[in-house]
Amino acid sequence: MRNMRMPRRAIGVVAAVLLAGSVAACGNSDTGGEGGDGKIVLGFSQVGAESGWRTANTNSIKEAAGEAGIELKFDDAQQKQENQIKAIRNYIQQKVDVIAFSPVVESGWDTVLKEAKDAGIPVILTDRAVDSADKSLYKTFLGSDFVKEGRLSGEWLIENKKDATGDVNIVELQGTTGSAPANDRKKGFAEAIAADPKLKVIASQSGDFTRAGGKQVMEQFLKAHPKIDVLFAHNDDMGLGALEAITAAGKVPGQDITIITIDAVKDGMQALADGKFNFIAECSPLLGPQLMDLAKKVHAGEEVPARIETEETTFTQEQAKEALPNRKY
Ligand code: GZL
Repeated sequence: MRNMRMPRRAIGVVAAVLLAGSVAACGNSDTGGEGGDGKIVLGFSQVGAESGWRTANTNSIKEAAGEAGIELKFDDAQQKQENQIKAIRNYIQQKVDVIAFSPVVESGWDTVLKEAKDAGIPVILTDRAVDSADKSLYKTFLGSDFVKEGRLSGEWLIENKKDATGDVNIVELQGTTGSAPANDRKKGFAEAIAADPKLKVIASQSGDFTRAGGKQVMEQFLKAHPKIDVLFAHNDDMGLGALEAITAAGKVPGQDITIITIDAVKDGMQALADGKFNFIAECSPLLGPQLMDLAKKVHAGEEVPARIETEETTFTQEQAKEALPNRKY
């Protein structure tokens, strides 16, 4: 039987090869990617903390990352595009495995997205879209159909005001100027109410998706327009801010002024159940689990759909009373 013992020198070579292989498999710590413990590293740039919806969205993403075993690097851009671009560049420098972000506005992303593409880092858009013509700059979009949310709001108003006599004066609190939800909700709403010439938008201005913004702009609307019949707010938070202005002006929200909002966060649903709002189109912030699943897939080089839309519904006052106890956010 031939001596099967391996010469000492050969053992050294084999050990070195095995050791090198094990380091490569775990990912090289200075690459930033494949965290030292083999975890996928996801760099996320969040719009900010402007509304109840955003807070719920951030919570969903952070919780889902923990459950998925993904190392999350998180940045709050305070609603500034330059901060998001800075964060994305930092993630590229750190060589994360995947980048995801909710673009605060639609335009101005091509340069930094090309830098990520050139660095070989896949990008996922969540919540809001970009207007880049080059669809190869990101792998997929996960979020809502904002045009549909605006359209559903307008269709409810058409039905609710079909027996009204004379003009129905509408004021509109738009979301952040240049953002996909503001552009698309406005578009969908306008297309729907065009079916009834009585419905007229007499004023439309951005409240930046915040309660303070909604209150401030509604105060201006009330001073400038003696007859306001309807408020269409692009999110609950601006509607909640507007409630303060409406009440301060001696008017009864939900009765003197019909109020339609979008999101369906808990505070908005409470206002609807209390009769201060009249209708809400839901926009789900619970994107975390789907985002983590997509991050794993794109990291593994798997094909993913170009667009993944979330399931959503609408609520009347009665439906809000029923749904409130079970709302997650
Ligand atoms: C919509 C999201 C919007 C919410 C607002 O998906 O981008 O931003 O409607 C939030 O509440 O501020």
